[in-house]
Amino acid sequence: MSSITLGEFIIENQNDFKYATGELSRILSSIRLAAKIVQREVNKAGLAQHILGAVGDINVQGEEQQKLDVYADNVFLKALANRGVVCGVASEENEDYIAFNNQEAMDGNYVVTMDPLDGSSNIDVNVSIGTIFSVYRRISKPGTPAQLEDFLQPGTEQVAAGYVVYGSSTMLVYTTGNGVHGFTFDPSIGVFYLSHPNMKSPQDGKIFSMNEGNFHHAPKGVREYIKYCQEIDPASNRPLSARYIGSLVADFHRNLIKGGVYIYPQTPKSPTGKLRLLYECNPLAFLIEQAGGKASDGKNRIMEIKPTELHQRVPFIVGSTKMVEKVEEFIKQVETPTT
Ligand code: AHM
Ligand code: MG
Repeated sequence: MSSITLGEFIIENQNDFKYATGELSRILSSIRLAAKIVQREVNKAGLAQHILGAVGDINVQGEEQQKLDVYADNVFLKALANRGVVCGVASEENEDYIAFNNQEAMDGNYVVTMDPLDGSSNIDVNVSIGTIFSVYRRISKPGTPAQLEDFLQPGTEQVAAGYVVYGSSTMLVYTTGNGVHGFTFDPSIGVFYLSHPNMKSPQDGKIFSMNEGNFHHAPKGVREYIKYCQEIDPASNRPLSARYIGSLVADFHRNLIKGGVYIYPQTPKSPTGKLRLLYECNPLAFLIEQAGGKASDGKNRIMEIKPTELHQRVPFIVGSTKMVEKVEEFIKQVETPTT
């Protein structure tokens, strides 16, 4: 691991950012701070339940304990509201977007969309979870409260995106459109160090990640692709490997490093897919494209979809370029009638 810290890296690279230097650095610094606070809480989640009392209980300070996802939401909101750069935040935790109403924040040029704690079903069972975020330049006039239109921008308009994975170690991975860089947290001194400079998605891979409980409910093209993955690959003389954590950030992170494809298709229960365009798909699409991979809804590039509502869901296929293209090919094949 290099000795370059995230703070140093942000400052050294702020000239790559085409807008005012310093603004993006302040946003990333607030995300770094919030990530440290959340990782501390995530790491004592098991302890907290047994020693400090379960969720819903009153803790030793006399405060009611919050669910971790609500806690994370509050931490990120507070960190972002206090820098005078971000005028509003749309979060998976809240029905509507939050427009900060202090003048300093209203003067800010950016909005953030985020999933403060993704992988909620894994929170209580000691399995990796994550935070995902995107940064956009506002469309509405600076000095006024953030508007809905600021958040409903296509992913191509993102100026930065990233995630934090709270796993066997905590990592923060981000892009500002100049490659993808990963930092690992050293908890003994509370610092993120550059550990994965210029991350590249392998063009092909041997891992497919889908909740196969949905197999019979997925569209035919996706089912055919999964069957294809289960066949013997002549190159390795074995089928591809199924790996599914059920935490998008962790599944994405593994596939980014090792090569693979993650699929969450439309199902009868989730007719337009389960994952949210603004909070989950667009940020990961920006990252994977910056790493040389691909993100699709089966037909269209994720980042070109024009959002119509905050909590919009889309089918999501993301990862190594050749694998994503193969899924698209299967989808196209079943839709093209053969004569
Ligand atoms: P969440 O935002 O409520 O945590 O849901 C998103 C999660 C992803 O992290 C994960 O990939 C997916 O939902 C798992 O869903 P399922 O249990 O249907 O496979
Ligand atoms: Mg989520």
